[in-house]
Amino acid sequence: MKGRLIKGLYAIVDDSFPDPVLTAEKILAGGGHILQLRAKKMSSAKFLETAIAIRSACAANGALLIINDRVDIAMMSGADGVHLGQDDLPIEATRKVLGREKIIGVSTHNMGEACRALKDGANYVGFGPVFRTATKGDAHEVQGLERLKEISAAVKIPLVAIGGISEWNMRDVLDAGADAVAVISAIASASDISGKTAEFVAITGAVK
Ligand code: TZP
Ligand code: MG
Repeated sequence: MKGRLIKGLYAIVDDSFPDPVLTAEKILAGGGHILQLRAKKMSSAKFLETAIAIRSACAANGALLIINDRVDIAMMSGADGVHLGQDDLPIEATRKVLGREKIIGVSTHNMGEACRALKDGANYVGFGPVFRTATKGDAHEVQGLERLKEISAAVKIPLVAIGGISEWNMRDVLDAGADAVAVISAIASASDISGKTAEFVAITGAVK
């Protein structure tokens, strides 16, 4: 099951930063092996076009691509899975159309949501924001490392921590039990995106 591959750096390409396809290519060049495309501003047509371009770059590098929010775009682009928020489509219905081989991840913000995602058949659980973040304007309250540890003890599928994660605090996040760290701005705003990705990969350990 591909969900087991969710480990290490989980780099999110977000359309609030310029040029998602180029950013994805730079992340891949730096050794990124799991990418998520998160597009809150694009038209559906542009989202699909971008997903297809990034999907082909990921496939050429043996990397996984997860699509945020949109099950249709995950299917049409041939991505490896979808990431669902609490207000997105439910896991069971999504599983019916995506099948068992695709990865379904879910954003959670407390123990109840994390346990429900597990019970409903998610392949990994996202949890956060661990630290303060400026990237998601409507982010939930900061959860911190102690709550991350509690979730990690309870959830026996890959745990992806998100929110304010940088090369400076990611070791603490992994030590608290996260299997993977989801990162947007610390990579996308770097002057050398490949180099910054490589720094993260070096800390998480290269996973392929
Ligand atoms: N969900 C919770 S925090 C967050 C999302 C999408 C944003 C994370 O971005 P950054 O820049 O890595 O803090
Ligand atoms: Mg969502």
